[in-house]
Amino acid sequence: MGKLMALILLGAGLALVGERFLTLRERMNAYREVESVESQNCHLIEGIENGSEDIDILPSGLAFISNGLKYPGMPDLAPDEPGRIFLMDLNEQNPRVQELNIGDGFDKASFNPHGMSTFIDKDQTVYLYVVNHPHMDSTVEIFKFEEQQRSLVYLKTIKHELLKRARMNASREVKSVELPNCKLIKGIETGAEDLEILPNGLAFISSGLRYPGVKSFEPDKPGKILLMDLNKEDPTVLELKMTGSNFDASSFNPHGISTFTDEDNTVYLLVVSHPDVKSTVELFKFQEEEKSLLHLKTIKHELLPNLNDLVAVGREHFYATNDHYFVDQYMRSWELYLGLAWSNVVYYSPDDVRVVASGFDFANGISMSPDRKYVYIAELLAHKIHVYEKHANWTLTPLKSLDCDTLVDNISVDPVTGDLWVGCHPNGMKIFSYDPENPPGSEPSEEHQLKDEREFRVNISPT
Ligand SMILES: [Ca+2]
Ligand SMILES: [Ca+2]
Repeated sequence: MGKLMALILLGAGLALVGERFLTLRERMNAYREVESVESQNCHLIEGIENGSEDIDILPSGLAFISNGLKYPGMPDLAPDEPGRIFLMDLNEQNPRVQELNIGDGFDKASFNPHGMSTFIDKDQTVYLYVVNHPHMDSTVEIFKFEEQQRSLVYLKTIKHELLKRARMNASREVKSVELPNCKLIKGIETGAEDLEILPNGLAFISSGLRYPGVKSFEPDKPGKILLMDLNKEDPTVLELKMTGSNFDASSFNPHGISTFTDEDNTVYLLVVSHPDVKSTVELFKFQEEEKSLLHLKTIKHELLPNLNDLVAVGREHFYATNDHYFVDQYMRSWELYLGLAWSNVVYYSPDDVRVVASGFDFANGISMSPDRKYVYIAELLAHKIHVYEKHANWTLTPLKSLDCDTLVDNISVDPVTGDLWVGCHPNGMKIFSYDPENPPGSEPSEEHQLKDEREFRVNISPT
């Protein structure tokens, strides 16, 4: 009952905000500034400066308020303080908030309250159900409300697989497994974001991404492109020199990458970069002899505001994923938090740019089948790989989707078998809340079969 009510209340609240965003998107199509309006019946209530997340009002006029939610990507006004439950008597002339004492047996230090609901028993006992996220987990806490003492008696914690934070896969723990063929490659300690392997066995690796909300290991240094020769017994990495008079290497912040090989065997590397938190595609010519990248061009477009990955279909032609709709950091947080699923895929060429697929909950990796007929799109927070058919006019039509129990990121395709190798995050909360004591896990390969007229295997591999 409590759970249902909490879900209904939370759902209604989110639907309201979502509807507002939709209206906003349609009318303004931009970030709206709210004008100041005098609301005579609005008072600032002291004591809830750290934000109130949910409210539940009893028929008697007593209101419970949850306060101090910490959620990845959301601004947190008091990061070091645990959350609290306040009581407010709406019958008073000038209602004030009063923090409710929580009784023994409950870990108050990790209290991170979210949605709430009350249930009144036949004997008029009031129970308060609170969605809680201690240590990024998800639980429902049940308290008995003691009106006289202005306190909550802790009764029970409810945990269940079905109540886990599904989009983030937050409850997923990865078991340690020995992988004898895995070696640590020196020189990519700052992280490898994306990988592209040429038919001759040379691999490009983008390294050093700085992305809002995600831990950066060298926040003050620009990113780089590394080269690795997979034909070697003990492959090492080499940093590619970047040349070109119009290229600013100091703000290079590489994300997804893709290559295109011309008829004359010239290899072009296309790199999503985020100089100053913006999105660009940097076009390079690979000079194998010199072990360098010659910068040719920077591509920017209003339909490419939040790039994540791309797959090249020509020297300056590509499909790219935008992982968010909004550009503003605050609105991006809300977009992620509410799961609006407004991210999209854009086709780009010098004279034709358009959205070709949309409605993704964080579109991430993108790649193509070896016969170039199908486009694969990883939808990170829906845990899905989508297969689209590509047409001669570059439009895409959805064919099917594959469910994966993990957050799917970059996709590589085996050029011979057509198998997909997907970099994954088993537990998404660990990407956004990095803890060196409990680092994000990697997981050994799993295989999914997707059977029909076009069969390929998806290999879920560690990021
Ligand atoms: Ca890529
Ligand atoms: Ca990615």
